[in-house]
Amino acid sequence: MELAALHRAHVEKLARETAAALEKTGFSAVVIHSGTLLKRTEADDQYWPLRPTPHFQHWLPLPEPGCFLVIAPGRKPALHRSPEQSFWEAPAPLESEHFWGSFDVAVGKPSLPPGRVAFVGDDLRAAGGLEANPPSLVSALDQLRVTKTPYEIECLAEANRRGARGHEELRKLFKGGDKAELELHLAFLGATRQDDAETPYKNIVALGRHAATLHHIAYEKRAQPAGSLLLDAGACFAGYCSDITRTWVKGGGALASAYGQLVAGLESTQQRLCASVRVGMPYEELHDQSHRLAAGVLREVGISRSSVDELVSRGITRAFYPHGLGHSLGLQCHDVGCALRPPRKDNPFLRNTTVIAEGQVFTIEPGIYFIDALLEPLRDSADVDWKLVDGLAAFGGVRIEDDVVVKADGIRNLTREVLPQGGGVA
Ligand SMILES: [Mn+2]
Repeated sequence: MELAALHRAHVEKLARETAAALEKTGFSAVVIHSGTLLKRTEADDQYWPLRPTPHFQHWLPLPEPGCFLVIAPGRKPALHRSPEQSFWEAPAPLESEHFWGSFDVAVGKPSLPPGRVAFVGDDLRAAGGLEANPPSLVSALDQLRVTKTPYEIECLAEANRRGARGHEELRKLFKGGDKAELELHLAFLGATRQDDAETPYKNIVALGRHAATLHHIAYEKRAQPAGSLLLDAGACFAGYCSDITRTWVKGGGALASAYGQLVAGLESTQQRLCASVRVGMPYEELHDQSHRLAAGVLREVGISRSSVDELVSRGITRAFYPHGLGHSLGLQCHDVGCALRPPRKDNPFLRNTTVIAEGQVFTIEPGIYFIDALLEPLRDSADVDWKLVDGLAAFGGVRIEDDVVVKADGIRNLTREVLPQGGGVA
């Protein structure tokens, strides 16, 4: 189906569900604000590019400040654009015009529908006396973002196609010779046709031991020899994000080959986890499974000879793999609505604690790293090959991440359909 038709069906469903959320929470209508440009500092007159509020983008991908969207049950959604025109700047041209048909468009402030009207938005100065961001309504609207419509899945698939071009380009550049992280970052922006501020999150480009910094965004500006590249970077389409990580290895020697084995082990772990996704399974159970599989990889590579049970119960896998298995994905890279309850105490960074349901989109991203601060307390353990660990530390770590859609009988892997390999020899 065409994007415009998919979007029309998306807005119809969203309108029905929003009407139900309004009724449940005692409101007659909601006004959703697109956002206001934020100053870079109060001392200056420069502004950051707009990131429209996700609640607004759930309806339409219009990156324009000062817009009001009025949603009143039984009425066509009304979009009111700001009359303010600046002759200093002009908005970026729209990438796609597929969404206009679903809205009555006007210029200027909206006249309010009768009854109890809520305001949803970041800039409370725009609320004009309305009840701003009532928690019951905001959390009901967040729940509408947990499962994705066919329109949203198509946008997420396009975001993956865009991101894949950058990943493929950087694999080739890394293979071709010594590069600077900054140079790789800029090449990713070029290959995906994005400016830095448009990416879903700051590209993580880590060569060699920098991969041990989970969010390495302080790029080295000089070319450096490195045996590994960890690239965690995505792209946006119509407000929807892709979030993709690949890890590549090059060069010879015993350590490079042990590290290659680690990458291969994590790749098969990641694929097994993707194949285990089932409707009705708590996501945290999948996270627990990922620790048992990671323990198996530590054993295969020779990092430890302890049993899988011991490696998990003594917290050793948590020192090598400290983050959560993944998170909900959508208009926000870490999307809302999937962490209504906190994770167990031993999974402090897990961002998804829902029961897996059809139509959810989330990441599957196990990792194994050599992070000094986390390994230091284990240095007394005789059952870890510290000589091997210290050698592998030059490669930083491994992470492999795909974006998957839950289907009735398994998953659709949006990332693998355009980027078949999770990592390995570049
Ligand atoms: Mn992620």
